[in-house]
Amino acid sequence: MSKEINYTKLSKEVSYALRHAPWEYELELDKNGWVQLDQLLQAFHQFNEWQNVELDDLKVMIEKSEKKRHEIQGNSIRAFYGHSIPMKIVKEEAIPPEFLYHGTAHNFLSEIEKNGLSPMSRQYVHLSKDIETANLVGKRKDKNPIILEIRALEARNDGVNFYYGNENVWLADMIPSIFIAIKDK
Ligand code: HQG
Repeated sequence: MSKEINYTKLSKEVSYALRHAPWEYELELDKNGWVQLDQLLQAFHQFNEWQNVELDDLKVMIEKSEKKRHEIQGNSIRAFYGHSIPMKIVKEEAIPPEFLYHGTAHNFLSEIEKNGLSPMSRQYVHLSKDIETANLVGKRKDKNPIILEIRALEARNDGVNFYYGNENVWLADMIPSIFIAIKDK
């Protein structure tokens, strides 16, 4: 039987399951966000659209994605970032580079200048390693996004925790506005 899998759609649904609603799929995440691959496959097989999805398809899905969103290791899969579930995912603390970037919409700016960057509906603030990535993140909200430059190392030395997401994405706890400046484009 031939199978036509829409890998973008599969990736979105895997993200939804691993980041936001594992209970809808009866998935058990461990403290680092890992789920057993056979559990995830079994859950997805309950849906008509995904009944032919196999481990190799998850690997192709990860490979084809323009962003590194998911990771497979041994018998498990996890999302690198983006979680909003009540159980806080434990991330690896790391020393950030001197500067990190955050792309956002103009209409959030006054709030961010007043209160700093907050995780909002997610577990962590999401930061980008470079301006190009921040620009892409910001474009989801504003066609001409604002780029914020975060003095990450200084913030870290002042007690703000940073965590490694993937090679482009850093995570952090709330970032006070004193460490944030608008980057001229
Ligand atoms: C803003 C995507 C008002 C913040 C992306 C952002 C990323 C505030 C929005 C990842 C605020 C939250 C995460 C404050 C922050 N007042 N607004 N105090 N503090 N904000 O989507 O960082 O494609 O939850 O600027 O590429 O945009 O899904 O976070 O605009 O890596 O894999 O509140 O999600 O990855 O928005 O994006 P989000 P984000 P995927």
